[in-house]
Amino acid sequence: MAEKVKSSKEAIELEEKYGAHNYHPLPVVLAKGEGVFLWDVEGKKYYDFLSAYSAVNQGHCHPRIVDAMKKQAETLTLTSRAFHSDQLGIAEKYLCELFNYDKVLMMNSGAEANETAIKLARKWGYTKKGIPENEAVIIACKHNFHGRTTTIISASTDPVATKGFGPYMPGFQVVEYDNVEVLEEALSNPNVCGLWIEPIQGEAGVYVPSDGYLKKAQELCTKHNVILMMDEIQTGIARTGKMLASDHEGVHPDMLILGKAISGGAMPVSAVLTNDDIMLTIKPGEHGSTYGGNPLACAVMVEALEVVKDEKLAENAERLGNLFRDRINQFIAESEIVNLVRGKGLLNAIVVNDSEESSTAWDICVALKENGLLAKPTHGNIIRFAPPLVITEEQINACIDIIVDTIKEYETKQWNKPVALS
Ligand code: IF1
Repeated sequence: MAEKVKSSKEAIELEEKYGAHNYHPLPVVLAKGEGVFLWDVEGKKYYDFLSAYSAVNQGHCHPRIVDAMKKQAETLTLTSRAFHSDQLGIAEKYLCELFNYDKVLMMNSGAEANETAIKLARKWGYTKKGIPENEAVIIACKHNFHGRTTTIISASTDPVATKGFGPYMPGFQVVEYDNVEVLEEALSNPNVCGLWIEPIQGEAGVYVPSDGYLKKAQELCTKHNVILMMDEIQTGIARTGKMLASDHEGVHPDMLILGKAISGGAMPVSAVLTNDDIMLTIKPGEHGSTYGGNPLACAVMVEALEVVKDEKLAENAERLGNLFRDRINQFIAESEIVNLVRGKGLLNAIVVNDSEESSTAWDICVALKENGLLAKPTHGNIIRFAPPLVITEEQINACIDIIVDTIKEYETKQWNKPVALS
C-alpha cells in the first residue's frame, strides 16, 4: 500500500532528501483538489490562483474528466503507435474540426509539441520551400518560454534557462517581441522556415502585445512564405477569454501548438495542428513518441475540451477577467507598491514597483498563502493570477478581497502606516 505523509513538514523533508532541487516551491503541500479549491495535508483550504500554469482551466478533478479517465483506464490505456487504437482517430477528428486544421500530431508535454513544431517547420523548409539542407532558421522572440529541452532553450534569452546547458542548437534567430519592423527584416531571409511566438508571453510576465501584432505577424509570414508557429500551450483553451488567444485578432496560425489544459490537468497531452502541405512532410518512422496519442490521453482530451465548450469557460474568463482587472486597477490608485495589472481573460499579472531581484513578489505570495490563496511570482516583481476558469463571480470577488487586503497588510508592515482593510 502506498505510504502517506503524516504532515506537510514530512512531505517537504522527503522531497528535499530524495528529489532533485530543480524547483523552489511555495511552502505548501497539497493533498486534494476540487474545482477552484486545493487543500493541504493539514486540511487547510486555498483558492488556486495558478491552475498549474493554466493546465487546470476546467477546475481540479472535474467529475466529467475523471469519469472519462476512469472508464478508459479500465478499458485500454496504451497500445503505442505500432498499432491503431479505437480512440486516436476520433480525437484527431475532434481536434481538427474544433480548430479548423487538416491534421494533428499528438504528443505528451508542451515541450515535445514545440520540438515537433520545430521538426515540422524545418522539414517543410527543406522539402517545400527549398531551403538548403541544415540552413533552416526559426525566428523566436526575446523573453520567450517554450519549454525546457536543450533545443528549445537554444532560443531562450533567459540566462537561468540556458547557463550551463550548452552547446546550443543552431538555427534560431531571436528578435524583439511585439516589434513588426524587426519582423519584416528577419522574415525576408529566404532561409527562414518559421516564426515561433506566444500570443501573450506568459512566463515573461504576461506580456500582452499591441493590438494587431499577431495579425501583422501572420501577414508577414504569408508574404515571406514562412510558417507562423503559434505556441498556445499556456494561452489556449479559453484562458484569455477566447478559445485561443489568436482568436482575439481573428488570426488562424499556420501551425497551432497546444498542451496543458487540452487534458484539463488530468494527464500530459499535447498536440500540433497544421495543414497537409506541412504535416505530410514528416513520413512514417520519422517522428513520434511511445505515449503520443495514447487511448487514455485521447479519451481524456475530448471530454476536457467538451467541458470547456459546455460550461462556456471562455465567456466566463472574458467576463470575470474584466472584473478582476477593473477592481485591481481601482486598488492600484491607492497602492504604494502595485503599479500595474495586465492580462487578457483570466491570465493576469500584477507588477510591484521593485527590482526583479527583490523578494517582494515572493513575500506577498507567502502572505497570500497564509490568507488562503495560492499564487506564484514569475519574476522578482511580477505575480501571475490565473484561477481555474470555472471560478464564479462571488468567488473571484472574495479572492480579490484577499489579494487587496493582503497587499494592504504587506504595505502596512513595510511602512507601518494604518490602513483600513476592505
Ligand atoms: C515548469 C510558465 C514556465 C509554456 C509555453 C511551452 C511550455 C510551457 C507557453 C512547455 C510551460 C510551464 C512549465 C512549468 C512552469 C510553466 C512556465 F511559463 F507557465 F510560467 F516554466 F515558464 N510553452 N510552462 O508556458 O510545456 O513541457 O511544461 O508541458 O517548467 O515548471 P511543458
